[in-house]
Amino acid sequence: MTDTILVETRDGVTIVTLNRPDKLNAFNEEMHLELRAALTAAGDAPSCRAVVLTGAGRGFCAGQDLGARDPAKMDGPPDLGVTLETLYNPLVRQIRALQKPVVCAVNGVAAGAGANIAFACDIVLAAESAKFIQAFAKLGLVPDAGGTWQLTRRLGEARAKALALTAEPVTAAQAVDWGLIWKACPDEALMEEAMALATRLSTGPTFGYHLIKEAIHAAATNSLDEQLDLERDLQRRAGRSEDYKEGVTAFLEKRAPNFTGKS
Ligand code: T3D
Repeated sequence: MTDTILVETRDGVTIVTLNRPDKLNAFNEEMHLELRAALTAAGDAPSCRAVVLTGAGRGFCAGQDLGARDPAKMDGPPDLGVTLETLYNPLVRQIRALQKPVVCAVNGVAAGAGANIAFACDIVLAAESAKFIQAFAKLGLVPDAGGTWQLTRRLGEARAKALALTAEPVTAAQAVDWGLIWKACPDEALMEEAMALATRLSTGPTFGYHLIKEAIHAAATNSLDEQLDLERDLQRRAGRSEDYKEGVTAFLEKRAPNFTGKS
C-alpha cells in the first residue's frame, strides 16, 4: 500500500480521502485498488457504520489520470473497456452495494469519472465552489462509471444529453436545483456538515439503511407491482431486526433509541 488513499475512523464514521492532490485526485490503478481495499475494510469493520468519501487538496477527483493515456507512449489505441470492466465498474458496484451509508463530500471540482463516482454515493454534499463536469466529450469519450445512467435518471434526457455533449460545468447550487445532489455547503463548513450527517447515520438503524438502499436502487427499474413485492420482503427482514424492536420499544418508553445495526 502507498498513500493514494487516506483512511481514518472516528466515532463510527470511516473517512476515506482520495489523496493525489497534485493531480486533482485523478485515478491511477493504484488509487483504484487502494480505494476498493479501503471500502472493503470499511464494509467489514464493525467499528464503521457510515463512510465519508472526499478528496485531498482543492479538487475532489478529475477522473482518469490522463498521464497514463498518452498516445505518444503507447503502441496503439488502448482498450478502455478493460479499465471499465476491471476498475471503474467494480468500484461503482462496490459503493452502491456497501451495506453502510456512503456520504460524499465533494470538496472541489469533480470531473469525468470523478463526478460519476460521487453520484454513485448515497448522499452527496458539495462545497459551494465545487463543479461537476462530464469531461468525457472533450476527449471523444462516453460518460462512464454509471454517468449515462445517473444523469438520465436524475435529470431526464434533455439535461443529461446537454451536459454529456457539451461537457459544460454544473455548479454545486445548480446541481442541487436540478436534483443531481443533496446539498451545497459553504466551503469551510463542508467537512463539518458531512461528518455531522455521517455521524447521525452511524448511530441510526444501519441494517434498515442497507435495506432502504436496496429498495431505492431497485425502484429505478422495477414496476410498481415488483416494487410493492420487494418492499414487502424487505420490510419482513427489517421487522425481524434488533433495531426495529429497539425503535418501537424506545418510542413506547419515550426515550432515545440505542440502535446497534444488528439484523
Ligand atoms: O481511460 C480510461 O481508462 C477510461 C476511463 C475514463 C474515465 C474518465 O474520467 S475520462 C475523463 C478524464 N478527466 C478529464 O478529462 C478531466 C481533465 N482535467 C480537467 O479538465 C481540468 O484539470 C479540471 C477541469 C478538472 C480542473 O481544471 P483546473 O484549471 O482547476 O486545474 P488544472 O490546472 O487543469 O489541473 C491541475 C493539475 O492537475 C494539473 O497538473 P500540473 O499542470 O499542475 O502539473 C493537471 O494536469 C492535473 N490534472 C487534472 N486533471 C487530470 C490531471 N492530471 C492527470 N489526469 C487528469 N485527469
